[in-house]
Amino acid sequence: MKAALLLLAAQGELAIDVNQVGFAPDAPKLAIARTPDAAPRDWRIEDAAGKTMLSGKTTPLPADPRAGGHQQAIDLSALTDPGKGYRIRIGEAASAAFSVAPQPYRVLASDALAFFYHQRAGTPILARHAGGAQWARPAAHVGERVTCFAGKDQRGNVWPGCEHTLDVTGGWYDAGDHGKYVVNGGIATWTLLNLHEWTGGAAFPDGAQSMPEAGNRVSDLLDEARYEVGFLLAMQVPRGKTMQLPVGQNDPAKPLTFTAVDAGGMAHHKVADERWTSIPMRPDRDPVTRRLYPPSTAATLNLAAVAAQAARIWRTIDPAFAKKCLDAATAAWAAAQRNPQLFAVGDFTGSGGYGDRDVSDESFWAAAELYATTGDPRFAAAVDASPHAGRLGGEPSWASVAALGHATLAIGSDWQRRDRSRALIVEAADRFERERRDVAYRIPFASERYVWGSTSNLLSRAMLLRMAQRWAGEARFGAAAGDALDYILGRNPMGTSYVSGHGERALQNPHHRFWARQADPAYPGPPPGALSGGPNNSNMGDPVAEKLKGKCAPQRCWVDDIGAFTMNEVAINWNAPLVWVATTAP
Ligand code: 9MR
Repeated sequence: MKAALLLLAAQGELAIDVNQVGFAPDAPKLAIARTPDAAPRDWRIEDAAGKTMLSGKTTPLPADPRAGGHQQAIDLSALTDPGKGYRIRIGEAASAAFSVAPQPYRVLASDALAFFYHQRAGTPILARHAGGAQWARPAAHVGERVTCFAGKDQRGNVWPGCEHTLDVTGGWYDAGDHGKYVVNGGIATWTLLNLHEWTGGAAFPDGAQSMPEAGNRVSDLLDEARYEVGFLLAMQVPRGKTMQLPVGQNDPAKPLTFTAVDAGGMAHHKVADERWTSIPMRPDRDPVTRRLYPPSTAATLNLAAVAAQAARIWRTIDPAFAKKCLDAATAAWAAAQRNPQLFAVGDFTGSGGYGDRDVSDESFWAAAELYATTGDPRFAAAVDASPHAGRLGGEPSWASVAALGHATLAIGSDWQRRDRSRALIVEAADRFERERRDVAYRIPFASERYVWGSTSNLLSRAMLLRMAQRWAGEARFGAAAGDALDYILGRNPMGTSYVSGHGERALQNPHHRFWARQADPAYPGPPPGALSGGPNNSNMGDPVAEKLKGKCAPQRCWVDDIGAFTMNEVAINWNAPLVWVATTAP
């Protein structure tokens, strides 16, 4: 019944889905036709002047419940002549235009990194760096000196608050909201810093980006990442502070009890508005009081991991900053050892939860970073004793970060642990690559469960695939990473590029408080380079998604609508793997 409905919804369509940015001349090139039935069709590719470049017949594909409807493959790998404005045609139907060019994703990579500049808090966003006056805005949340939330949360738990006030100015807004979260800031920053390490410092050299720090002789990638590292450091509870916290409680449904603990060195989980602000909302107009929310073990380990990573990267560039980072990292590690079970269980309105009941992977990650930076056998022992030492745990996401630790060990100088982590990443890449063989749209992700931010899961897999390709030397890994990017840029059954400004039919209306043109024409649309969270059939909790419930195939549970916060938000932890994958694309 359900399958029949989905087929009905897809009936009668004739469309051609292709990466709308384009391909390197020697890249494998696949497009997918959505057809009303399974009969093969004649296709041709025309250049911008209408000249036929290539033609052939589509190859019908087995029915794929992830996509719904009928799919047929078009292999255009033989199109190698550089050019712009190519289109695939089947009868009257035409694909979006695409190009064939060397290094086709350079602008994409740069725009994807610029997303982080746009998300900066505490500083004016200047027209000259923002790509246009419409995206400029006054500084917001300046001089952000905040204290802890005190009083009742949504479940009636009464939080005692704290005595301290912290200046947490700066950092990036998380997403479409103006919260700043240590957990999510952690993985996003790590990903940018890892790109620096992975490329041997070659990505985004000084002056590559338009940004305030360009010209300071430091990589622009590092400059952007440092903007968040500074914020993460500022979220640390000062030494010697005692706080009343819900020790050992991980069930938000139960009433919480509070115990006095030495919270020095812990990181506050987030700083955010006390209630949700409306849309649109330019951040400098935010009328709501902002608070620090209780420290958590997960946030503390995120801080330990990223500050340790930063310490080794800045060691030669800015030794004083590196020392500050290492001091913060070791203090955070010690605090997490003292307080291994402080979960983010408070139910506060106005911000996302980012709650995680299992912090063993965060602990592994932090130990791996501290070990890579210091070589201290104490951290090697913590790495080896972890249940995550011998397993990868799938592609990384904000709640599942063991792979980040392995990615760091895999480029470290300790060859034993390096080889073990490389083997785990190659093994996962092998699994991902094989999954694409079951999927009509050929992506290395065969699950029918599309989660909140599914585009980022796919790109995180692409990141691991690229790593595996370097170590295992197998072209199929790189090809599968390319397939992931092709899907993101338009080869998907929505026929949409999920990255704003990249593709003729690209994301227009993200869930964002400032890029809110759909809600108010006085506000701008998204700047180029912002990635939508993408299809989500596992939490259809926004008003737009609710209407789609039970009616969409997994890859079609998506609407380009500002109200669709479970499907169409943007976020730092999603854009970061886009930067990584676009930058390392051949
Ligand atoms: O990315 C997060 C997703 O994994 C969770 O399921 C979801 C609900 O808790 O929250 C997502 O993160 C949001 C955060 O809570 C608040 N800022 C926007 C984030 C992206 O939607």
